[in-house]
Amino acid sequence: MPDTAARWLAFSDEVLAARAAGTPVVALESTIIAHGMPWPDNVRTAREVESLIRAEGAVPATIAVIDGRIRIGLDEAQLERLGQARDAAKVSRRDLPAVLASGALGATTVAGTMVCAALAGIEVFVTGGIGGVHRGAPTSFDISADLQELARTSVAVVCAGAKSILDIGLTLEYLETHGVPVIGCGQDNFAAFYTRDSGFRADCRLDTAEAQARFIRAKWDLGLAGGVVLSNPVPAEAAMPREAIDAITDQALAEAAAQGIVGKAVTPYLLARIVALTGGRSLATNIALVRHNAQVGARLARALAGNAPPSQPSSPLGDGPRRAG
Ligand code: PSU
Ligand code: MN
Repeated sequence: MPDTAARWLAFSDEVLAARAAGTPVVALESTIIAHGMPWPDNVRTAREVESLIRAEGAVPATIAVIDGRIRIGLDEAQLERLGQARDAAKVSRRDLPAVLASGALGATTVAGTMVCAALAGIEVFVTGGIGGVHRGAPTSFDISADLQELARTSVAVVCAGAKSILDIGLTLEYLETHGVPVIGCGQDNFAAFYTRDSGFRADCRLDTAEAQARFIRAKWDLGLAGGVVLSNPVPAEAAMPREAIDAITDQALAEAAAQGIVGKAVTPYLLARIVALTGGRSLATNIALVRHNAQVGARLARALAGNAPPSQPSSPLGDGPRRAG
């Protein structure tokens, strides 16, 4: 990673203290705050998720682009600003330089957050759902940059699978092609965000944080760069009935097509329509699954910190002391 990155990053006091103490840090994305949930549920959920990570003995680092810096960890005012903003840019890999250079407010996607987490030396990132291969991609070419980022950037991403607004089968094919392992947590099949079972198998199943950490270390110790997807299904009591979410997904997709929504606007449009069409029911599911992911991610970060290789390449910013293996 380039030494020149340091001047574009700014760490919160909490994250700086964690780095100095060797406490594991868990990255969180901000598109889910700015584009994935309505205010004020978004800010409340973001705070709760951060608290859950602290309760598990790790430190949260919500990532966003604010005033010309990549922020690794947000304070209360920054979180509120992002949650209330109506004009926050959606920042994927492609968008990072523009938003940084202009000083605009930016919410990072899974891809954008992975880039920033890797620059900051953070190994675990918790989100809701990853982007993927859109239905109709064979003609639209609409494949989320999240998948390319997973192919190249070494961050473990804890999610509740992928929404069925996507072609989940093609998404898994794409990940396989690019050498990205998909781990099922607590079940054999890949999760489908609002529902527990996508109908497709994950590559393997690893239920404990220790087993997941061993797997991830084996990959990275070998120099096999790239991410790992941990598919953690929504808790059963919070899952939505499949027929209900399928009907709403079809309606949202049809509306997006009728309105000619294309490019980076597609996913935010679909997310907002699903929240509106389910009358908030999907929001409760979304909040429950992110909270669950936060616990799994924090435990994984702790297990990885206890399973670090003897000599780890240090981050360009100079890491604090790492926990011994
Ligand atoms: N899928 C979800 N929730 C989300 C997103 C996707 O279930 O919040 C957001 C994430 O930030 C993800 C981005 O990285 O949308 C993907 O957008 P696109 O499809 O334009 O790559
Ligand atoms: Mn797209």
